[in-house]
Amino acid sequence: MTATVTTTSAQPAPAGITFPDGFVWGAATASYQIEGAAREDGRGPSIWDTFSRTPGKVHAGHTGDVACDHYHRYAEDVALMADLGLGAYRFSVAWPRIQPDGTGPVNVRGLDFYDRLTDELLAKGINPVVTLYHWDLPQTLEDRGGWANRETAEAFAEYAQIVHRRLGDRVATWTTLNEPWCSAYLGYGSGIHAPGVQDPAKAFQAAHHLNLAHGLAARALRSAGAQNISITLNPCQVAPLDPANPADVDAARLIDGVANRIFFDPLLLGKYPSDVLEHIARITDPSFIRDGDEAIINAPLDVLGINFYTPSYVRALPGAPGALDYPGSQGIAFRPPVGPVTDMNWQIEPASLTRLLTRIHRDYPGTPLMITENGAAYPEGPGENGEVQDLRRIEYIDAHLRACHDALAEGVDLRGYFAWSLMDNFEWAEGYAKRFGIVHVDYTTQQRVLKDSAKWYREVIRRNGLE
Ligand code: IFM
Repeated sequence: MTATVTTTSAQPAPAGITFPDGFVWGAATASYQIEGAAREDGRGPSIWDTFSRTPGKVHAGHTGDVACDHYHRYAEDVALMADLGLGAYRFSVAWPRIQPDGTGPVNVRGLDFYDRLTDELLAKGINPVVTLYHWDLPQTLEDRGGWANRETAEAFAEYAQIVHRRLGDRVATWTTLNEPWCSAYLGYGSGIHAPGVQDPAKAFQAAHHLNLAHGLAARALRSAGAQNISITLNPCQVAPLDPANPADVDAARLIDGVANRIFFDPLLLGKYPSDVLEHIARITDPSFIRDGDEAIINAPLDVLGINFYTPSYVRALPGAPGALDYPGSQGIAFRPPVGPVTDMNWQIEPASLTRLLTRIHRDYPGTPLMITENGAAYPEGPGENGEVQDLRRIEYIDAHLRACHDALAEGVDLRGYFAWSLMDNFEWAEGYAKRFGIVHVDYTTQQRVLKDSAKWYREVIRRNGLE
């Protein structure tokens, strides 16, 4: 899909803006997407190893076996981060490196890797922001039911403590889960992500057990002395196609419940919304939500991570099959993207980010927010002069930073921004076909080249704002 440039020369240049003092500037990655070394130093198999080897699941049969070889090149990558002036780096820990079977014996060599990475970051003045789970569930746990099994939540809390015991003296910020919506609904609803299950009941069980896993881990981390605890969600900024049509408004509310409030409400208000509980009960027996679970999930949060890429618009359409990754959404249709899109065919609409942030601030006040991912896939690689001219990515990030600034102006307590991604990497079911990096990776030579967006981002960080 060809993307369109988002601004035209006919428009006046936007005004310069400055972010608050102390605003965090970072970049993010995830273990399976960059590390490689899939069978090294005692790492066990994850659901993504299995899924990517299953014919037809991942573009061109790509796997994370080698990825960006970051496991061996982490020092070079940290040097790049330092060159960009990053204040923070968000990475995830691969659970199967730490506990190859998901529970039981600890693989010290796995912990050693994150120890080395953490020290390298700190030596360069970059704050490590650790995500404990970014989708690479140990395969053994999936064999026992994965996130549809309550025991996985209990195992996660144990694993969180193991990692904290080793890194807690140097890592300040602990994020439990990345985008539980994806783990639950893409993993067990539509099955386009590992483990590739299509079962709406399991999707809801997974969503609840992910919430519970967060709550159990947050409690355990807090009692072990962690002071900055977070979770990262990817809320769906959903709006009715026709706000004057009550059926469209109802459709948007249903999607908002299944995608957003099922996470936000127990996390921040200590209760599942009644309409969401009724919706789950129409699909499956909800007794997997036990008395006391909501109180566990409602563990105090110090910061809420928000990942944002694109908006959604929905309408009521009797007879529409619905979307498997929004279980029970029959009779609802998502509008195809309108206007400029990225290489993922994701609509570009920065104002939706402002709307999302102000909504979260209004409905769930009191928790500081952080953009833990935002960015765009575009295919540009090195030209004849070796430079990567990715103007569209610059325009995308520039426009979304302005949207963040608009939210700040409306009183949203936004503390920082992490670009997704530091470097091109394994984009899940899309394999290496989609490039989100501000640093280009040649997967044959493993050479890294700063794209123009990385050089531009360095200037944004230096001036703490936009021209
Ligand atoms: O690459 C992913 C990341 O792992 C999670 N958030 C969305 C990104 C782009 O699809």
